[in-house]
Amino acid sequence: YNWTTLKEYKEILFQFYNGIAKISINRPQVHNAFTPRTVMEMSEAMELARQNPDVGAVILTGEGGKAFCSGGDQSVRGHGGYVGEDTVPRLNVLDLQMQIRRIPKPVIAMVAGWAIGGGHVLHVVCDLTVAAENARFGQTGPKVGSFDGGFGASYLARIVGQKKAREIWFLCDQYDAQEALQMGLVNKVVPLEQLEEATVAWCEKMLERSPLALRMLKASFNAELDGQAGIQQLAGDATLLYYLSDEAKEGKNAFLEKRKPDFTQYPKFP
Ligand code: 2NE
Repeated sequence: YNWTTLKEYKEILFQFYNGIAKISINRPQVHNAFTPRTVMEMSEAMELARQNPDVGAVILTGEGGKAFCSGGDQSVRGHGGYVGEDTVPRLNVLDLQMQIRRIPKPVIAMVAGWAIGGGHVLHVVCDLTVAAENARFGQTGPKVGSFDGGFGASYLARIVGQKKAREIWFLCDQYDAQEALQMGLVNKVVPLEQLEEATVAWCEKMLERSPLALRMLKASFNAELDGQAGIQQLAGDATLLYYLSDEAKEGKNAFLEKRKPDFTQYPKFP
């Protein structure tokens, strides 16, 4: 594919092809473990993908074919978080997880090799996951002195069920691509050499679908788990749709024209 660079970064690649933005962690020497900087770069790229009207779908992945992401870089883990160049400890990947759920476009995880720890949670929060046959999944928290009790626990449990989610976290075992498929943790498994082709094909299929319908569906799926924040997102989309109507425009026009609004012509649906 003829990916073009949207913006240069130090620890990620941010590319575009045919309506698809691809955000790729580029630290293969540590199985794409993330530092605060990696996450800040991903976060900015995700926001740029959200704001870019040419982007209809986002691929999240890791470079090198051996790892999607191995979680927080343990070599920069300090007192209270992962320590960046500014010496401040952060857990900013949690904000990135929120961004992935909030962006009103499908985000698809393209997983080759390890998706482990905080890297596993990143694929969990994506809308869809396409895995290569060499993909390996798991949590390591209780082994390395960490845990993610947010989406990493609750959303995982919604996906694979409570018993399996507890097994994944309590035992810290690793699961291959077929096991992940069986437990509904991934959508599709393909040979490694077909991974990008299969992922791009799914993006292209979604790009043929109604973007507003996809947006409303994503917000609706989120709302079930996200409570008040989920309803806020769905309600915001309802406002967006309402703003498109003549009825809503009559309210605004009346205000600007300093007259009483006339809503009598608009239907009171049963
Ligand atoms: C992923 C896994 C199982 C792979 O094992 P293997 O044997 O295939 O590779 P190896 O030799 O362990 O890794 C290759 C190189 O990558 C580094 C390793 O240290 C090694 O470096 P060298 O010895 O060649 O110099 N590497 C791998 N993962 C790293 C990491 N996360 N940070 C820094 N360096 C890393 C195996 O590598 C593994 O278990 N990795 C650790 C996975 C892990 O525990 N991640 C953190 C979980 S906690 C988290 O992510 C988190 C959270 O729980 C809550 C909030 C935010 C983050």
